[in-house]
Amino acid sequence: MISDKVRDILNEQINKEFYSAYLYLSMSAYFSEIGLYGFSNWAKIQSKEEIDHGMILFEYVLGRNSQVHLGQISTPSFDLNSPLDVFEQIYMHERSITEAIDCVAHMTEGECDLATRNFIDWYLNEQIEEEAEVSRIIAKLKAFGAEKSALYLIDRELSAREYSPIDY
Ligand code: OFO
Repeated sequence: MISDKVRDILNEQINKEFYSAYLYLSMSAYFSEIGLYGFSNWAKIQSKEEIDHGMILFEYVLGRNSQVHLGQISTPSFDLNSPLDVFEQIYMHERSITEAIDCVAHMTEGECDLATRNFIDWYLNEQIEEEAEVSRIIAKLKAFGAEKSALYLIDRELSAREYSPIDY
């Protein structure tokens, strides 16, 4: 069993993960509309991974004999100026998710809930990877993205991303 405070913050995190899935799916649609199918593929796979992140939390809350409360998912909002601009917004979004996960870790320590604190380590590490991957894409876009031929090559690279489902 987990405390009500831990249950509530984990439910909030489920909502944030599903919002992330929605956000990436809408970005995938945007990239597809402007012919960047590799970028679209990258964002669509990220959307699937975000659903996995939400589902891992969902199963954890149920597995601890607690309650899942699914709240409303907000409409995703982002500016559609350029691929670089979208990726800079992705970076800011992931920073905010990292902060949210840090707060979950901190709260579980305050509640002396070491099992949940241990479970959250996976998310802390995942956020490090996500921020690093997005930073690498931003660096490439800044260095070469103004050239159409380079943007084409980056798009081709992102089209190679594959989805590896996570067991939960
Ligand atoms: Fe779930 O890591 Fe991104 O948002």
